[in-house]
Amino acid sequence: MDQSLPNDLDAFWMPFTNNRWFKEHPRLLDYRSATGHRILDGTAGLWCVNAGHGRPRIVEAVQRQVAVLDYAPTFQLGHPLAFELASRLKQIAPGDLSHVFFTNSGSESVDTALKIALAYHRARGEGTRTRLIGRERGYHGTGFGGISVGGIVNNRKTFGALLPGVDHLPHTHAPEHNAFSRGQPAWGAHLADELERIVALHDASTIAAVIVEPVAGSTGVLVPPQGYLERLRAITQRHGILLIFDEVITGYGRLGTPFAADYFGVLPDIIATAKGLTNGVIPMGAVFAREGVYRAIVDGAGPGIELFHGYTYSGHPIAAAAGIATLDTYRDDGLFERAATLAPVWEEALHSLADAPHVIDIRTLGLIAGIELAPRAGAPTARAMEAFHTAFDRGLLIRVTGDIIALSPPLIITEAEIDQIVTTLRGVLAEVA
Ligand code: PXG
Repeated sequence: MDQSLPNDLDAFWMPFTNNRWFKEHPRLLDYRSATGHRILDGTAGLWCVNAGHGRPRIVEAVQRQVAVLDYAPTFQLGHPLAFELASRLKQIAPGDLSHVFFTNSGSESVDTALKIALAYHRARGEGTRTRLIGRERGYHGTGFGGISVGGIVNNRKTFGALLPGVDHLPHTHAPEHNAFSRGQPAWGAHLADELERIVALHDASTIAAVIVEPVAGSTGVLVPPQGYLERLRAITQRHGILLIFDEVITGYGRLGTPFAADYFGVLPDIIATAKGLTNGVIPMGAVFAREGVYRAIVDGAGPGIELFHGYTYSGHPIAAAAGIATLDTYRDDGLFERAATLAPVWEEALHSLADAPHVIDIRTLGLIAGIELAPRAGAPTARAMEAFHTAFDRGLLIRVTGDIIALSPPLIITEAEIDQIVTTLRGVLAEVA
């Protein structure tokens, strides 16, 4: 360990990290790498800093709010900012997804969405609808609900029996059909029909909801095939099953629209969000429910509390202040529109890496890219991890998952910086063995 570092690195048990390796090779961020050079954030932190770092309006809103009202409960009591943020979110929400439940993270938003789905059916007298359908390779955070409907084996295998009554759709990763697609791949809409098989197996009367990421992020950027989400919507609707979009990554402009639901023109019943809601500055999540979902639960309840669910920090005033300032920043700087304008530039630039060493697929949509590398023989993931470290040392922050590089820059990225990402990556890919 570097003796000049003031901290005992062992005390912080780091999440999703090789702690043993890291503590031998620490890389600490304070906007500059440990070696003192500047870092271009190619991933908006962990897909959350959509407006870029250090935005004065958000910083000032947080500073102001912490001095005015540092905490206020929202159980049986309120404070204005939580209502103001919810109203602002309602204005940008697609369709009638006009009721907002606040959480503190994507994992909590997923849990909340799943519980709302169960409560909805029960309130309507269909309490037998308890099954939840996720998808292979799905990532829905790390709560027990999220890992149960999620489909990433390493996130599941250690943790016992998980939730009962969960089934999974097949994933849509099919490079043999779709490699180097630009935008939505042509092949694969029929994979949504697997839901009919699952319905035939369990009967619709036992199924509460289907949850998918419209664009799967953590598993390595899987763009939905053309027509796939539309088919999931049609099948869920036909069988009275709720459709939940997990937009923790795709929400707040990542595709050049407020939500992926807008981009794809597919209206789910519930949307789970977090991350870009507050630009990552203060933890917060928000779950959007359609009018009919909210009404069924709230109007269908007996006297008293309608939904026995919530968090100490639901609608936290400082997070709400950060959220409002973030939405102001997105609006006044036209950042969603900017992402839409840049998307074709991004696509063109990223696909120019098709002939770089080790590259076996490139997938892009909005301001997201996945670059899949051939695994090193006998050492899967090692090549991408080396690319991650090499890129960092060259001043570029990327994410890697398996042997896939994932990119999701802040929406303020410039064309020159897109060039810088591509040029740096070309050099990195030439260097890694
Ligand atoms: N749903 C989705 C779709 C996510 O991407 C979560 C839920 C959980 O959010 P919280 O706030 O509980 O972490 C996520 C989180 C990566 C990466 O590099 C992605 C996430 C988190 C950390 C890393 O792909 N997504």
